[in-house]
Amino acid sequence: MTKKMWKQHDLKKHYDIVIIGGGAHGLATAYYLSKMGVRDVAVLEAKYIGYGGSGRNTAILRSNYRTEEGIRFYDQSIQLYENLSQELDFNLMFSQQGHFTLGHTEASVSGLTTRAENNKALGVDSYMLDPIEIKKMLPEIDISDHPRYPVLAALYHPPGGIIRHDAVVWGYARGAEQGGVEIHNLTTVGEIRTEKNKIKGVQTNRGFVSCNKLISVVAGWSSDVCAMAGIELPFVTHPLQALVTESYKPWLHHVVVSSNLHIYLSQTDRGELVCGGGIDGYPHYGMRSTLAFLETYAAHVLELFPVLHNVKVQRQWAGLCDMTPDYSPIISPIDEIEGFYVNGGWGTYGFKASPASGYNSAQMLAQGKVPANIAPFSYNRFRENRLVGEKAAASVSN
Ligand code: PYC
Repeated sequence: MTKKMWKQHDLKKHYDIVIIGGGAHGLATAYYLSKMGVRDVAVLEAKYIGYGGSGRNTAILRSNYRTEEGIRFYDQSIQLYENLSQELDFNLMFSQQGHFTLGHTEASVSGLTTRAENNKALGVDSYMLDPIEIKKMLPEIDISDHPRYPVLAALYHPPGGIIRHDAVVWGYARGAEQGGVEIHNLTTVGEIRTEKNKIKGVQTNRGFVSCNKLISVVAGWSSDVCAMAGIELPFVTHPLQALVTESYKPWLHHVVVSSNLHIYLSQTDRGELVCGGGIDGYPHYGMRSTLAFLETYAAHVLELFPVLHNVKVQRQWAGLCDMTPDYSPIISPIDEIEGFYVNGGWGTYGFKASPASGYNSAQMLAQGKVPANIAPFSYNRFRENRLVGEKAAASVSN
């Protein structure tokens, strides 16, 4: 009989730690907690694991950020990803094929050059390429002056690449389960209870569960969950759309992002092109695809790769992103409620953060101390005017 990677459990009345959200961040948090010997942990997922952003992203990994805080954090994530298949004994198909961010204006080339220098200063492999060098590595790209925005230069980041996002979710889930964590699908949290500014537990569709510590790790739904605890954080939720084409023989061997054209694409091992753009321009919670996105994406990608004019689109989808004003996440204990923690605000760049997010969140929960790599991401930065302005390093400068 096939062995299940995680089981169905009865929901206990009490856990030491409850994690709301069964995406890659929540499951990674559970996995690293179990590795630290913390076993009385439940992951509560309203739908099924990987239903949210973890199953809807375009699986791009990179650490070529702009700020020192961002570079250190995402570099830690890439380093954890590099050993993760082995550690979880699960093939995550991490292909470190290199990552281009194209610049089409003087301003964007200047921003990319700053990132290359900041990356180098912190030991992250990134450098600038001119159009001839770009063309050697991406033979199908149009570097002529015909496009509306000709390619002027690129930031090239060799350690960047793509991974099988579902496998990351399943690998962490299996690892967490093996470590004694309970994963509860179809378990909706409708209320967060506190007493004297201390966390008491959560009311779910399967009954009340008390806990000593509660963390919200729900990406686009962060505002809703925080509101249940009476906490308002500066999240705004926007959908991010993506699409996948039919399979073609391998021709694109690197991830390509254009910050000015607001597009990115990569080719999977199966030959499909996985494509995405910027967030929808106004906040909402809809997860529907639009023709406007498809038309804009097609118009922009054809400027760069005219060879794609006959490509057939197979599917479109959308996911929810909780954006913060400085485009950096919030991973933090909440001072107003003892035992309540928030991990959110991942915008369009959360999936690549899963290992570092989980690793540091686990330490924060288990040791009651905020690790140095996530200390800059406290929500107090918005009161104290210590923003971590990562705006120019969002994949397509959302
Ligand atoms: O930040 O690398 C990124 C990214 C890729 C797709 C969406 N965001």
